[in-house]
Amino acid sequence: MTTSATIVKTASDLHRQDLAGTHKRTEVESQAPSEDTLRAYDRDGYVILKGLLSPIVRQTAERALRDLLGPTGRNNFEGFNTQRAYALLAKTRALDPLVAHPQILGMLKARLHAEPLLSACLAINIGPGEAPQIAHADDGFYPDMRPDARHGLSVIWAFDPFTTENGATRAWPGSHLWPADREPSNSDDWRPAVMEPGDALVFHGGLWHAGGENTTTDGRLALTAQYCAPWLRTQENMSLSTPPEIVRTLDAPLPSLLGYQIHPPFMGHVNGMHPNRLLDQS
Ligand SMILES: O=C(O)CCC(=O)C(=O)O
Repeated sequence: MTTSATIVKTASDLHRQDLAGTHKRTEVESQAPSEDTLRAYDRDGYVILKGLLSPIVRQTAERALRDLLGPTGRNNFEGFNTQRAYALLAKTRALDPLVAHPQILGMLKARLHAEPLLSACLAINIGPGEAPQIAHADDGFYPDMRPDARHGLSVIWAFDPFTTENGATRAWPGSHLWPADREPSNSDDWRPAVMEPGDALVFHGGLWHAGGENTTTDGRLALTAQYCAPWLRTQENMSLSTPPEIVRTLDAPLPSLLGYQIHPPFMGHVNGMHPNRLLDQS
């Protein structure tokens, strides 16, 4: 029997080829963003995509999130009056259509990477009395905050109307272009991401933002899905929090988003092989 060996001729070939035992690929539907959407994202560092979900998808996702909400936060970043829930893709299938929404995949392809990783996926219910969250950039977890770095892209899905009063996410327009050592001042030059349920705030990982103050008597429920380039470490350890028995049941691109992918030439291999081989085993 003859086997065909892969020959790598140059170092740059290494960055183009998957050398870890390739695996069949499934084409995934994504929807390219409009020029206006990309212009707003590039200028402000964020854009609100409106009405992306059908009522049934939105209501099913909302029900699942409300059932899964955990206790209030352990620190002021999580929020002492804010409930969160993590490891969501191990717990429900109701969020799959949001995490892999064709318009979000289109934004990822256009502005981050065609095969990103899901870095975090959590519910955030900002409760009455919550103080404003400390401003931060999601890429701030990585040491390199160059404005042109493509580390991450985050999405916040609204399940309640987002208002200035109930804790709409605060965004500092253009802050994704700030130099690495600049932080928001106290002058409050933020804008609230006012949204309706089913809208999605899509933002650059370098954008300074924060959960808002909730001065109302009701919660403000959101799902946030944060994506990173495939060569970076994810915030949630997705391949440990979502067991292979579950990943095996998921449609593309969810396994890839959860780490079942190779970034050329070898990143992410398991025993020298493409991680999807694990899913092939019964
Ligand atoms: O809930 C929000 O509006 C933003 C929360 C946030 O940015 C975070 O917790 O990292």
